[in-house]
Amino acid sequence: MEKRVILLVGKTGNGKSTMANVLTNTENFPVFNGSQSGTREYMVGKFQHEEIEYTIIDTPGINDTRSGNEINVYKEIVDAVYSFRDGLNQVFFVTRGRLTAEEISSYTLLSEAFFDEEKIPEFMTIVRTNFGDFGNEEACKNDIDEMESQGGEISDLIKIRRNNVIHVDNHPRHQKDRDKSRTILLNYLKECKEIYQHVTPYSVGKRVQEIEEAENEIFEILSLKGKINNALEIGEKIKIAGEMMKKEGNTGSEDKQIIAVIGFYVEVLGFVIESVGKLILHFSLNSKCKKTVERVGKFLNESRSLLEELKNCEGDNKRLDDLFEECIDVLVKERKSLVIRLAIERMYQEKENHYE
Ligand SMILES: Nc1nc2c(ncn2[C@@H]2O[C@H](COP(=O)(O)OP(=O)(O)OP(=O)(O)O)[C@@H](O)[C@H]2O)c(=O)[nH]1
Ligand SMILES: [Mg+2]
Repeated sequence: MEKRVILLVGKTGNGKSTMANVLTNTENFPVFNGSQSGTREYMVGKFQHEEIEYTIIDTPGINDTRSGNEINVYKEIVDAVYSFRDGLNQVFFVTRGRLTAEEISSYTLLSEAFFDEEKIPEFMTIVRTNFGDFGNEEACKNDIDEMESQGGEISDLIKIRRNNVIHVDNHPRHQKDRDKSRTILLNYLKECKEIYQHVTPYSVGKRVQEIEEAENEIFEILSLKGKINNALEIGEKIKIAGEMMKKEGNTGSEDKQIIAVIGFYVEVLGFVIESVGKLILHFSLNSKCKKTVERVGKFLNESRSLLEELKNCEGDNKRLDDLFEECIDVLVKERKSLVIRLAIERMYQEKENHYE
């Protein structure tokens, strides 16, 4: 018998458990009212319809504002995805109203951190619950158009997923609407034959490591530059001292001539120190800087102008120092934003180690 496995994800209170009830045609999935968070553990329901066996997996809702419990929610989602890693047909991203920036950040987290972000997009469908006009094709199309015209990430997402948006109304009391919604969902799922097989790519750990390395490289350059600048200053001071000795020796009596000679050599020493410092700065450090800029460039997607400036400020050492300091800020921010993704990746890793 053909199979369809469907995972329901989304923010808390958007109607995942209700949808699981509508799909399975049961009331097995506890639905929560009010502001408290609902489902705590993932739950599975099965049924058959027109020669297809359906498995519906309800998961706890993610909730940015009550982060105390988030790690457990993520664990449940990881558990659910991992348990069905060999055969997911669809991930329904359940949303209630029109997509907001907050919903988009949940969508991004879900698709990038819990799944292989390259493969998952074609298996994701946006399901809008609570849409009273769901039977009206025109109204549904208008809703999609309006989301697309909102601009920013929402438009970008809807542009590519516009054929994968479903409208339903799983009204708690209107059984007719629930039945109609069920038919819409099942008709859609009938065609979802392709299977997503989950393999965690483990890209985040590597990325975090690369960012740390780039940060260290910048620190190294800044400290090296600091040392060379000190040497330049010392060279300059020795030069001045030599010059003074020369002057002193030249104006004095004959036996002071020796001071002028020493002064000459001291000045040469100062000059050599300065020149060597400048040479190191120009040749060895500049090529090192170039390599580092290239390396850091990978992580400056959000700060293209910073990267351009970095590439163009060759020779201006003071400016380069400032730009490198700015880079460090960007890198640290990027690294911190990967913390959640890394935690989720490690959850998968633990599971894999456990089952190996
Ligand atoms: N009118 C209407 N109400 C809905 C719909 N879907 C869900 N609800 C109501 O929304 C509330 C929350 O629904 P749940 O199904 O518990 O939401 P959930 O996504 O499972 O929430 P979490 O388990 O916290 O993630 C309940 O009061 C439902 O009756 C819908 O399509 N239309
Ligand atoms: Mg629920």
